[in-house]
Amino acid sequence: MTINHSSFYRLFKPIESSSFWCGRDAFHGSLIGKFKQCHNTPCAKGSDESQPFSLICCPCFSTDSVCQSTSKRNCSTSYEILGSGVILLKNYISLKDQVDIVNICQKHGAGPGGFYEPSHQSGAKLRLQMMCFGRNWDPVTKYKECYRSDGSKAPPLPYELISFAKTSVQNAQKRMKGLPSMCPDICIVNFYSPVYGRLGLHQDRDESSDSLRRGLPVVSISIGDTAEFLYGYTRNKDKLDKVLLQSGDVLIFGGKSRHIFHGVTQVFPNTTPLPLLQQTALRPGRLNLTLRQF
Ligand code: MD6
Ligand code: FE
Repeated sequence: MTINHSSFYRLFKPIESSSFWCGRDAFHGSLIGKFKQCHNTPCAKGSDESQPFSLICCPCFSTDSVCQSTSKRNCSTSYEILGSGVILLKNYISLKDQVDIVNICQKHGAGPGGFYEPSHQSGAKLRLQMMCFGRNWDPVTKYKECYRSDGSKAPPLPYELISFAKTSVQNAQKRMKGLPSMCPDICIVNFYSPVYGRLGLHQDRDESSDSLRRGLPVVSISIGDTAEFLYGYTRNKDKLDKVLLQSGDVLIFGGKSRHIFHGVTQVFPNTTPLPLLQQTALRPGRLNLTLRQF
């Protein structure tokens, strides 16, 4: 099969092995009660800083008016190796697991240590909402400060997420050589509003020198709206590849590619799958979780 790495329109290998579905089942034994919290924040207009940020968009939520462009989406699970140590597991996360992940993030994201708008050293805000599980990370102090400026600590990393990430790596290892195993203790959660949300080109290199030297992989979960993701081995944007990350996709990179440059250039509005919207009332935008081992 020929894979054109510079194209969005990729040919993915189907996943035949039934054991692959472990990832999809990782949450099934752990039904987390539906957690819906309503705030008066109008979903389309972004966040109101006097209220905790809510992933759930209740008062004005109606799927009647939502124009979903994903109805013709291929629902089968497949994978593509994007580079040495980089694998994209397409449509890997079941709807139920996606719902559970949204609910976990909503439960903790609206409380102490929950979502906030981080800033760069310059004072400029990142164009996303962020929270961490397991250990705080922020763009200025990295992992050095246990407590945020409001005195909050990161909530513990839920075991469902640990188990999901470990299983995802094990399934990736069956399809690609050179990917070490990993037991995550940190998860950075980002939420991007459509159109405005983005994340500049960066490398993930703040974990321990041992973790980085061993190339322990990062497991990245995408839920909600589709994003354009840029990645490659240089800072030169013209030489980078692009891939679309859709709801339910898992991107893993480790081994020789642990230090690749990457960023989110766009989040496409109205691309969240309708069943996910119906079961979560997720506000418009994209939820991304990256799990790593410090
Ligand atoms: C995002 N992801 O997809 C941001 N980092 O919203 C990342 O920054 C990232 O996807 C390390 C490994 C995988 C990722
Ligand atoms: Fe990153």
